Amino acid sequence: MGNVTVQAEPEPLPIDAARTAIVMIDMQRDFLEPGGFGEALGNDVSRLNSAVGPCRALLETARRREMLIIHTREGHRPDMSDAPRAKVERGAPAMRIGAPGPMGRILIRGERGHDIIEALAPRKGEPVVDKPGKGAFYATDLHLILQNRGIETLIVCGVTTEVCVHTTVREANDRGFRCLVPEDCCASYFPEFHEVGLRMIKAQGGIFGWVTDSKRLLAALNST
Ligand code: TIU
Repeated sequence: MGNVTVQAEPEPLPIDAARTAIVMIDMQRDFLEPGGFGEALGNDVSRLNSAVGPCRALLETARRREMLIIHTREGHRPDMSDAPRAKVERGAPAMRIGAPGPMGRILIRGERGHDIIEALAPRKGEPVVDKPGKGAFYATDLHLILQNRGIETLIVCGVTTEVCVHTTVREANDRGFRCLVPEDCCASYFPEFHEVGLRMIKAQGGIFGWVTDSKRLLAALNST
């Protein structure tokens, strides 16, 4: 297997680009822009902006190589029938999932805040997976889409590193996918969680996967 080798930790990872998918996790206004869910939780949302440029560069290369690109969005049905009370009933009622914010109802499908930021907008033909949880496999058809395309390796990007990216990497690892995480294509509201989250993935011989950066990843993807 493998037509390119990506320099990574804990060791270089050979990948077959035709069997590798980019999974862009939750690059939504609700997490990256003021007035959404991220800010409602008390976070400084500007901390996530560093990932946008590297993700954009990776998408450009992946599109040129005709790799499978999947986008996810965390959010709920307008009637919130898929939102567990334990997830909703936290914090001030005016700041909860479903409450009206400047970008529409917080984390609700169809609202402006729920959609992906313009710089990373999905293109025609790129599946968008709406997920009610943190992990992209939970209660979605992501696994089916990946199986139908013969995907064996995932390049997981997005926000936030220790929450939805990590949960998705763990879910993917248990389902037999190799996961490669480019560290500058992810971000967290907490720099220390970002750092330690990445260390957790690559520790113990790559217990959950491999960690690289967009420079090494693009060098490999552009090498053939
Ligand atoms: N709060 C936080 O760090 N993240 C989330 O709630 N969702 C995602 O990570 N997408």
